[in-house]
Amino acid sequence: MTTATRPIVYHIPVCPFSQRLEILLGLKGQRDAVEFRTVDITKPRDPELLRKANGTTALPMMELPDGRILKESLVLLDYLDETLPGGPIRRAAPYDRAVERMLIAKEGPFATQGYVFVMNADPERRAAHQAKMDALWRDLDTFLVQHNPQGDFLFDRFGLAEAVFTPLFMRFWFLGYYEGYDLPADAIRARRWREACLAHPAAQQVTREEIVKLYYDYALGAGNGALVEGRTRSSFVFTPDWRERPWPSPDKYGRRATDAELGLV
Ligand code: GAZ
Repeated sequence: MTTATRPIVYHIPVCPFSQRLEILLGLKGQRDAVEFRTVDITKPRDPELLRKANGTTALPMMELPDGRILKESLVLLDYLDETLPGGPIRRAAPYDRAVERMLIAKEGPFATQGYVFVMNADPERRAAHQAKMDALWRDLDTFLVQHNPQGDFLFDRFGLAEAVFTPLFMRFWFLGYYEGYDLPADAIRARRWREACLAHPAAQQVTREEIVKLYYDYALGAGNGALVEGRTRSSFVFTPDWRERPWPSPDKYGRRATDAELGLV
């Protein structure tokens, strides 16, 4: 048996919360300072992993070389930023750090609304979800206009807040595809932030095609690898590879695709 010398992150490859860690490591030039181990959430969880996490299943989870366990992506970001070489990604000055944290504090409601919107199965509630999503984008817009009206990022470069939000901007490609939704036209500063984030070289771990194909089941209301009624395989399975599958129908409120139509069997 070999002893681990670097932290191990257990993760779901396409999960936005573990992508945050990959982005941070890339920004610090420390991609190999952490060992990533893939967990397939469509299969029963390894009992040893469950024991380590006191029965909890949410990922990412980090195991330090001495066996201690840390969870919550924002906590892991801070820990890795503070312990690894490569210079701090988070802001150094107390006021700037406070501004950065205020923006990061908006990630929870923003993420939840995007997921609840894509998972909604009731066409009559579509407009209400759109209005809520619009309001959250406008709130980000106002914040960015206040703190850095001329720039692309929150500060002068892609930093911690961008590492937190960019994976969500990428997941929200599913709102464009399955809901025909994009951020409001008047949220100009937020749009510029999003485009700069999406284009950054440190944030290219997933593609739009991968997100749209893997998250088909989310668009039908089935999250986290759950099985849609009448299907035998989740759209989140790793084989067949998403590249070999056809693009799903964007009509999420219409007829549901079969395993075969999705290229899953
Ligand atoms: N707060 C945690 C963090 O690390 O930041 C969240 C971690 C988390 O939710 N991980 C999910 C997980 O491991 C995968 S990503 N699930 C497997 C399990 O057994 O718990 C987000 C949503 C949502 C549905 C799904 C997700 C998502 O709303 O991306 O809202 C934000 C899951 C319905």
